[in-house]
Amino acid sequence: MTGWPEGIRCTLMRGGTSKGAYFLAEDLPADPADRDDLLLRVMGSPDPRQIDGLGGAHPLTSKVALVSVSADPRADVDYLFLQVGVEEPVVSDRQNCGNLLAGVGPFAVERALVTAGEPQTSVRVRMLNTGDLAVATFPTPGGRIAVTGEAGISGVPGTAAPVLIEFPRGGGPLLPTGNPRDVVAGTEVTCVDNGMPTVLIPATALDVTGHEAPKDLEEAQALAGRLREIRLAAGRLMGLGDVEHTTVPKLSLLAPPRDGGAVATRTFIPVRCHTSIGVLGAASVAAGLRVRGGVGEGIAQLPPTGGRLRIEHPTGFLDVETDVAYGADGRPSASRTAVVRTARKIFDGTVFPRPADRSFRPFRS
Ligand code: NQM
Repeated sequence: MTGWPEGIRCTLMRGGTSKGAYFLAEDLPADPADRDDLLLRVMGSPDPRQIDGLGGAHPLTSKVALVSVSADPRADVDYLFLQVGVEEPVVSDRQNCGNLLAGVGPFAVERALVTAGEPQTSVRVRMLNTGDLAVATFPTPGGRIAVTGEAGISGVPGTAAPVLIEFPRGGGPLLPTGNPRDVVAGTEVTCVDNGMPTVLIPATALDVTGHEAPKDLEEAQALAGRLREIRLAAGRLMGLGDVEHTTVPKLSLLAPPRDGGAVATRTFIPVRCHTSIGVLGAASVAAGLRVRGGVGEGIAQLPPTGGRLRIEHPTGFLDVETDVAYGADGRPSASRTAVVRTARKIFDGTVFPRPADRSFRPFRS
């Protein structure tokens, strides 16, 4: 089982602004430890260049989606997202990924888990990482997945067929600490979770503008130290426990918009600075900006009523439709959230994992 000389069927896809290896769950070992060990070898981790595997030497290109027919009557397919460490032998199921989610519907059609409709197909997805549901709708003229289209998303050259992703009203608390603002490691933040646990931080509180290039922010040693401190403390406050070895919560620095959007962001995922922003990360930022008394007040420019918010990021913007309503208990919750992404099959074939190296066991977070 460990050698896999015959290889494993794999589809490499771009999902939104990320890229990952998509598998049928049944093609991988059922035991999570064996599965993770195999995925490290498939992606070429741990190695900063991932030279011996499919990974692209960045967290945004070191991702895996496992898809299977769902036993849940509310869903057509189950999607498990796994973040594969680049330099660390770590595979984590602690976070979801809304970008790879964009490829799940087309993958499910390609692999005959779902029958394509005409002229479009909606696939109901249960996201196993969080238990949340999503619906992905994409054009399938003549029952075939459309490859070309007019949808452009920031961070991806050209245009392609749109994938509309809709998340129903969130089940969990929008404010995991119960507060619109907390002081964490001496800094005022808003801890929010509209699909991705995220800590909103005014950029100026960390002595940056929030408009810097990701590379410059990554190279700032003092900033890295402050972010780490905030993240460890916020993680505990958000009920996530010790987050030292996990990829959540994310940290989004907020700054006034520069290009007609609602806010400018620089997001840490959690060590590397995102070249754009995650889908669910942006959904959490958008909802967090609508929380009364949150740290976005005085920074963000919001339209007077609900609807679409344009989240600016280093390579453009991501439009998120969401609204926040307050219940009788005074607690805010997010309404339906929707985004448009694109996805593309890059190759479909057989991947041959690096032979097993029994000198280390993967660390699961
Ligand atoms: O927030 C990066 C990405 C993501 C996750 C990350 C994502 C999301 O851009 O839904 O898509 O935050 O690690 O793929």
